[in-house]
Amino acid sequence: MAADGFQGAKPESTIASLGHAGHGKTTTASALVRISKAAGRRTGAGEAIPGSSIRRFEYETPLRRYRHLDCPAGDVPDLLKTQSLDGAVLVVDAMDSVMPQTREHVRQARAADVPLVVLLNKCDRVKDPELQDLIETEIRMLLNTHGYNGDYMHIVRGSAQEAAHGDGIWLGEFNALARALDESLPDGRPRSDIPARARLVAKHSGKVLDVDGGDAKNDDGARVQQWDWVSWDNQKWSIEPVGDGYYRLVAKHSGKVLDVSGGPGETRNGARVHQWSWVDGDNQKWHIEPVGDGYYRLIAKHSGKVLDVDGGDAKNDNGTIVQQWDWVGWDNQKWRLEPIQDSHW
Ligand SMILES: Nc1nc2c(ncn2[C@@H]2O[C@H](COP(=O)(O)OP(=O)(O)OP(=O)(O)O)[C@@H](O)[C@H]2O)c(=O)[nH]1
Ligand SMILES: [Mg+2]
Repeated sequence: MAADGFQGAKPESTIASLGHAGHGKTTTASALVRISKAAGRRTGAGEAIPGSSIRRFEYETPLRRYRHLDCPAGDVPDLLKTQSLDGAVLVVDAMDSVMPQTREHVRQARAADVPLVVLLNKCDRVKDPELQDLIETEIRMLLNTHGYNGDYMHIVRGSAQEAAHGDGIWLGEFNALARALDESLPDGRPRSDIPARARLVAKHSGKVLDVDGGDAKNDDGARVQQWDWVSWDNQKWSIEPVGDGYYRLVAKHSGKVLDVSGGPGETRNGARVHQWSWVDGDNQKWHIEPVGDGYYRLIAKHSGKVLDVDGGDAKNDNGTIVQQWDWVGWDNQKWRLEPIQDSHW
């Protein structure tokens, strides 16, 4: 049994610190090591990886073991290309805010599909909460621009310097950062918040995701629309993990999956969503991300666009088609996943 009383193996995750030179990446890794050590958990501080500028820090939270890779800002692009990461901490100095390497690292992290949590660092120097709010807004905009779910991601305010070397008053913020990491990284286990079988209810209309033509329609290409819930099998979906945090949605009546028409190269707004045989395409894989109030957005892997009911958030007629569109945060892009119990499946 581990010192913290956790029984069984913890998932191991490899993460890195990203961010502009001097914003506090290395100090952040040291601070995470310090809180792990303070809790009596295993640590390893800053072993150099031969032949590179990368150093490896190791620590544990109650839930996971982390290998944390750290290198100078200029070598982060190379690290993102060569290491397989489960996540990363983006460190942003509250005095400087977003800088060129911040942008560059976010762009590359997105391209490599790396989940992020953000540390707004050096808050011991920038104490004014309104100034911190302003910088937080700038960071969320940057994340949104690059296709992250910026409005809902963790941005923890803290001081790596104080947490790593100070007298302890800033340790709470680093415990919050560790918790944010624990929550934000995929761990290969099914997510408890995603039901295995569900109907998908659009927030703006209360209608459900439905395959046109009723429950005998099992052709490839049958369109997907919104419709009143009538509890037919063409409105029931099984939500199955397909790796790397993605899911496929399989219609019960046909065994076909929710698919963006036009194939994995189709990234246009307005491309229709239909049912198709499973061919393991990126246009058939969806990230399911919480957007607050129990709703989710579904992001197509190939395009980064979301599942959207045509016509905006006032369009509540039966038969309105469903398409992919840029995330704009309207209610016609938010879905509730209502579990269907076995007895009603
Ligand atoms: N006041 C204050 N200083 C900090 C904080 N975090 C880091 N620093 C200082 O900022 C400087 C840079 O920190 P590093 O952790 O080396 O920055 P880095 O991002 O690793 O920089 P590169 O490796 O060069 O890209 C050091 O002098 C740190 O002591 C903080 O929270 N508050
Ligand atoms: Mg450094």
